[in-house]
This record gives sequence, structure tokens and C-alpha cells, in this order.
Amino acid sequence: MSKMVLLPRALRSGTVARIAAVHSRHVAPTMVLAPRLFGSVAQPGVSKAPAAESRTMRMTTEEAFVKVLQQRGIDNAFGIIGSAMMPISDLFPAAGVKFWDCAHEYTAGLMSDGYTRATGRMSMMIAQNGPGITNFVTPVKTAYWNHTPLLVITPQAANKTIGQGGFQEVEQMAMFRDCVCYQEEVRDPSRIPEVLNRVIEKAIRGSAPAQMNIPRDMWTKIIDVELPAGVTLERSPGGQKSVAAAAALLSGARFPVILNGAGVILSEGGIEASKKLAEKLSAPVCCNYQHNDAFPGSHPLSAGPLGYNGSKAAMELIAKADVILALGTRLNPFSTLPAYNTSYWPSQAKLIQVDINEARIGLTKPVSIGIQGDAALVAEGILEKLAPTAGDADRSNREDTIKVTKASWVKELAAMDHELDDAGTSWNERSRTRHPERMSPRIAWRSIQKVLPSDAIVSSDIGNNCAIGNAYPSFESGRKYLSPGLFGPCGYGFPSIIGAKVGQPDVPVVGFAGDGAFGISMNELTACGRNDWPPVTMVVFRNFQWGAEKRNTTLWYSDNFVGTELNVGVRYAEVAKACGLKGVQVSTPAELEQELASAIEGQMQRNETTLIEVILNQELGEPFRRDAMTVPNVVAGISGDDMHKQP
Ligand SMILES: Cc1ncc(C[n+]2csc(CCOP(=O)(O)OP(=O)(O)O)c2C)c(N)n1
Ligand SMILES: [Mg+2]
Repeated sequence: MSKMVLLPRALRSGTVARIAAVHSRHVAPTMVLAPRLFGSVAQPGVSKAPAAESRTMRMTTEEAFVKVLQQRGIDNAFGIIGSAMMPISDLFPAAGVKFWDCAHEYTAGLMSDGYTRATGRMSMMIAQNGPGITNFVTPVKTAYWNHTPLLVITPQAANKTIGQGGFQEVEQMAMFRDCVCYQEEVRDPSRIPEVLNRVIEKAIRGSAPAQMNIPRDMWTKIIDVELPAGVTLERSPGGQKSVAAAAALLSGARFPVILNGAGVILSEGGIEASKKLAEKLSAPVCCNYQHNDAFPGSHPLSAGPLGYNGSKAAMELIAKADVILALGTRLNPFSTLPAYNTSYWPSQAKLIQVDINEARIGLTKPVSIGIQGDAALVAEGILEKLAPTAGDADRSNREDTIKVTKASWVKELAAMDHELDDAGTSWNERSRTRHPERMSPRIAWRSIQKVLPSDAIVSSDIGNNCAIGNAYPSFESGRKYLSPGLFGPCGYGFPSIIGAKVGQPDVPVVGFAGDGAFGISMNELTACGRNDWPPVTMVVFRNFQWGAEKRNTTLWYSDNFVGTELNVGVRYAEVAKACGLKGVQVSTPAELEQELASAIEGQMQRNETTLIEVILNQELGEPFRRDAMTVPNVVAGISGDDMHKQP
């Protein structure tokens, strides 16, 4: 790269020569002593009054931004390049920040979520103001309900012209108000490091995305600033009276059950702390819907996930609870609504809810004891305060019940090959008859389960085949299962597994998605095969339909299939090949097992990304929300004859 530095015209005059020298990327920032709290925009030619107590440095706004990123170790950014970020992206290579230039901002954001969920390290989303940023809305809200601390940088139209309805201008603060735990717009160039530092801090404290909105004419300014230091807040072990009350309640319980949510995964040592507590109490541990990695699947007290297509054992066991310890969870509706046509949530049980976020305690269920605190620390505190006899009442009966209930579910699951039709409907039966040679979703999942490495990171998507998978893979540690979460965006499985692999390159990763949802995200096939992008294995369930919604149509709209059919002519494996990746289509369990094993081997040994297109029959499992649907009424009736032609 040329050593010559091109300066903005305003800086090319003799009077500002000193500043021009500082602007050069080859010149180290000058230390200036100045009595300022945060910073100021440098006045050309004005000398500073020295003040020993302040250590202000002169630098550009983009240097300040990048230095704060460096202080915080934020070294991975996901997005699409645009002029509004170029002053900082220009510095990324020198700074050690890797910019993952994706095919779409929607999927870039989901990659960022996958990266941070799989590693626990914050990443950054960044895009062009206007249309780039609007593409971020869905992934940011997705990360919000996945409780992922992300740094969302939204360059904004310039202050000089904003409001004139110019180019790439949109209300970026209003747009994200409901999607982030904190947002702030930069008001003055000198405040860039202060604001960036605060936004990062808020994302950590809120365990959610936080947004910094920055008018693009804030870049390339020269400022005198003191870089702010981060403040690490110790997490709360919870109010001590409430912890003691929870310990007393659990000590007297006849059938205590622990329900682990995302907070257990996110808090350091959360899984271990819940394990110790469970062992002392001989309490079964259920996982919240889509947080299947919140407790080791091989542990004798592991009951599995609640919710749709989850573990019947978990649901039967929690139904018996007289005291539930809900640890690190907001008790989202999908973990408490009926499943398998049975209502399992024990409304009479006493409920202890522990969450780091006070706003979520008692929000969805009445609680007996609420504790605002870190899941691990609260669990440790409760364990310390338990009565010596805690868990003794009925202990061996309870242990037997857990064993028998789990064994019976394992047996039942192993024998479940097909999906049931509701009374009066016949879609599943017709699907089997139409394609008797094709695998059912459950037969495919059993093959997948056989081949998945025990340490794999797995992603999932919104769709019926992925939902059926709820009961199959289990995990021995946290940050292994990346599901789309409660915002429920189709298109999550592929980008999130790429993000996970970026963060955990030495771990095998396998992504899952239905054919429709994959279609939303498949433009990343064009991005992920490049040089330094890590290899992944992606499984696409090919049932030629938007299956999950089709099931709703079957149940409530008499098979009036509107918008549920996908293009049967598309060969996803061929698309992957056209993008320079490996693509295979499989249609038998043996092929699936062989190709999946070889794809994972290729991922780990030969840097190969493989897409496996799994041809399935069109059977459909449980719908997501029976509670939200009703049979339609016909009152006035609708006729095609009433359609007018537009003038
Ligand atoms: C972005 C987005 N659009 C639409 C939906 C509604 N939706 C939920 S599940 C689903 C069908 C998914 O179909 P597919 O990915 O093919 O999986 P399948 O159910 O067939 O296994 C749709 C359209 C959604 N959740 N997210
Ligand atoms: Mg489908």
C-alpha cells in the first residue's frame, strides 16, 4: 500500500499541517495532556493547557472507535461493506479485526449471533446506513430473544443532510427500539469512545444486543480523548433472604424439579452448579424449549427438553413437581404450553424463578419466590443453605420414578417412526402412501443421531423437521445447540452454524434447516466457500413444502394449501456445487449416515463445506401453536365474482 496519505481537502492547507501529520495512519497518536473528562474535537492550531491528571490522546474518530474495540477484544465483525463504515473497516486489518463480508445482512446478523452464542465472546454487526441496516432488524431481534450480547453498529445518514429525505435515510433509532437492550446515538465526534464503551457495557450487562447509531459525518474528525476503561460488574448472587427462602422450600419438597434455561448456559459454571444442586436433591432437571444444552444429556438426572416434540419424560416428571426451581429462565410460553396433546405444567406447584433480569420474573407465571441474580451463583447459594436432610423425603422412590420414566420415553421414541394425523385429517397417511420409498423425518433423525459427534455444535431452524428433531440430539456441555429461539425466524440454521464455526474452528459443526427456511439463507453459499471462511456441514430437509405452516393448513383450513408449496425442480445440492462447495443428495438412512459421516470428516480433515440434501416424505409433526389457532368462521362468505379490476 502506498505510504502517501490522502487528506480531506479541509486538512490540506499549511495551517493544519500538524493535524495532517497526526491523521496519517503511519504516525502514532500524539499524547496530549488536557484537563477534559471525555474529549473534544481538536481545534487546529490551538495549543493545549497541560494538566498532569489527564491522559488525553489526539486521534481520529475512527481510530478512537477501533481502539475501543481492541480494548474490549472485539475482533470479529459481520456485515456487508458500505461507504458509511469505510473509515473504520479501512483500519480493521491493521487492528486485527476480521470483517466477514457476507452475502446478506440478514444472515450476517444471524452469523454474529451464532458466533457469540458458540463462544461467549462478543461480536459486531455492521452495515451500510439505510438498506443495509434495515436488513438487520430480524437478526437483532432474534439475538435479543437468544439473550446474545452483540454490538450493533448502525452508521446513519450524515447530520448535515438528515431530515431532507436524502439517500439511504431511515429512522434507525426507532427501528431498533424494541430489538435491543440499549441504544444510543453519537451526538459529537469526541464522544465516540465514550458511547461505544457504554454500548458494549450495556450489551454485556443486559445479555442482549445494544446499538450505537453513528451519523456518518462523525468519521474522519480529529479529537482529543481519553479512552474510557471498562467497568466489570460482579454478577449478583441474589437477595440473601430469598435465597434462604428458596433453600427452605426446596429442603421441604416432596418432588423437587429443576428447570434450566438459557441463563444456566450463559452464567459461568451454571450447568455445574445446577448439577450439584440436582444431585443433592435427587431432582430431575428439565431443559427449557430450545435450550437442550442447558444440562448434560448423559446425566442420570437429565430429563430432556420441554415443549413441542420434546421429551415426554421431562413433561411427565415436571407434572409431578411440588416445587420447581426455574433457573436462568424467563419461562417462555413454548416451555409451558401443552405438548403431545397433554398439559404438563403443574400450576399448583410452588415456583422459584431465578433470572438476571428483574423485568422477567413473575411475568409469565405466578412465582412463590423470585430471585434476581446469576444462575450459577444463586444455585450455589441455595445449595449452601439447604437443610442437611434436603432431598431425603421419598428420595429412592423419586430416583426410581426418574429412571423408569426416562427408560419408557427412550423406548417410545425409538419406536416412533411416523407422525400422527389428528382426527378428521389424513395428510400424514396420504404422504406415506404417496411416497412409500421415502424416509420419514424421524427415521432421518435417528440416522443423524447415530453419526453426530458427541462434541458437535448443532444449529437448527424454524420448521417442522427441525422441530421433530427436538427429542433427538443431546449435549454434554453448553453453547452446543443453536436454535432460532423465540423470535422464530426461518433462515437461522445455516448462518448461525457458519458463525459458530468461525468462533470454534476446531469443533465439528452441523447445521440443520428445512428446504423453505434454507432458501431464505442460501445466498450465503456464495460467501462461505471463500479462502479463509471455515468449512461447515449443512443438512437440508427436503420435503418440498413449507411444512410447519402446511400442518396448520391441514388442521384448521381443511387442506386449503395457500403458499405452502416449494419449487420441486430445485436441487439444493447442485446449487452448493455451483458455489464451489460439495453437494450431495441422499434418500436412504444408509446414504444419510455415510454422507454425513464423510462430510464431517471432510470438514475436519480437508476443509470441505458440504450440503446434504435429505429427500423426505411429506409427513408433518405437531404444529407449533395449537393455542393460537382456531377454525375459521364463515359469516358473509367470500366470492371471486366480487373482485374488481383496478382502474
Ligand atoms: C422469516 C420467517 N418467515 C416465515 C415464517 C413462518 N414459518 C414458520 S415455519 C415455516 C415453514 C418452514 O418450512 P421449511 O423450512 O421447509 O421446514 P419444514 O417445516 O418443511 O420442515 C414458515 C414459513 C417464519 N417463522 N419466519
Ligand atoms: Mg420444508
